[in-house]
Amino acid sequence: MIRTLEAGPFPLDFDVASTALIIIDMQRDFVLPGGFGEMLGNDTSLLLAAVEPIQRVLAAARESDMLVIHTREGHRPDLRDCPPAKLTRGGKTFIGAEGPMGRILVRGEQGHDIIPQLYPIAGEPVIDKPGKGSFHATDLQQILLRHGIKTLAVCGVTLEVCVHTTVREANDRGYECVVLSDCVASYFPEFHRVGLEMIQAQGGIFGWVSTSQAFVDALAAPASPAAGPAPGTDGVLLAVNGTLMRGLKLNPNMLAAGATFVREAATEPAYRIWTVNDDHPAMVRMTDGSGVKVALEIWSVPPEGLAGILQKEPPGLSIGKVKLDDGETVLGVLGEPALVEGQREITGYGGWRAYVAAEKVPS
Ligand code: TIU
Repeated sequence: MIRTLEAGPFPLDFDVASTALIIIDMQRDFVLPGGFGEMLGNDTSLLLAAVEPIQRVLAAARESDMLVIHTREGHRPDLRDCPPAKLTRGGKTFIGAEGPMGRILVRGEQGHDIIPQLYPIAGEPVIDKPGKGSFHATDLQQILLRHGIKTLAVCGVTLEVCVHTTVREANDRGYECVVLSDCVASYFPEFHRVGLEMIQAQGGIFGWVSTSQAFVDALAAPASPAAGPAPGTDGVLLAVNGTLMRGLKLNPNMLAAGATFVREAATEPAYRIWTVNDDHPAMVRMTDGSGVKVALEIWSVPPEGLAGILQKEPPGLSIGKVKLDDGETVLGVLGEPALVEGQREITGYGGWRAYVAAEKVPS
């Protein structure tokens, strides 16, 4: 269900199911005296202003069952993952030095951990990153793909360093990023102001800027299917079982066709699924009673968009009728039986998304 977030340079439509809240580096080493931030000569108290707004956003995201991801900047105790240029920047060595909260920016130390007010709860991934960006040398992208994430709501510190680097990395990877202005902070008030301007200038060159209040309000407002054709009216329901699904490689073809995600679903127990050269799956309807339920996504597609989706499909896949486990029959992508001859069957995984996640197949 689509919600609209008041934001600059224009409102951002998002779906809770394809949005993650990412909280960057709210570690003692940055926000408390005695850590990395203070050693660099900064007044850490400026960063504490972001804590309370982030707490409200975090509570609203958890209430909505939105994916919440935390990051921590830091290094192995032997510092082998810390480039010498980072270690000795400015002629002084802080990283790895003993401080009042343990060794600075070293994993496992008290100063490296997230402050108690924003501490992760069970099920929330924590990304340990050696750099400023959250994608560099981490598994963040795999996690986002696995969850079908399209939009990132971004909080944390500092705006101009780790938040900016992460937003730029994410923007280049195709994610829509909205930075919540009061949930980010900087040691330099002017960087806070200009850092936000940079994101939304030039028509939103890196993303959007909004506030904690607007985010909480958007989650509290009744959701509407307003951004796309209502299922069953203007749109045709299409069941997809492979790389057309959210966050996977042919999903842009769905979005280009004006399609909108409706729900996750499963077939009736009459189908099996193969991987065709690990490029895409082929789901085949069985007539010998050996079929099982296969995981799907149901999308609503404007009728005029269907041909474009089909034309860009790999050979051997077509659109036919698929019966769901709730008895409904919709259009869906099916593989020709000849296509799967000699290919690896992956029915045991229950679906393509579970297969590519388990086998780490690029998808
Ligand atoms: N120094 C500074 O502003 N930031 C960092 O070193 N790391 C993060 O921003 N997390």
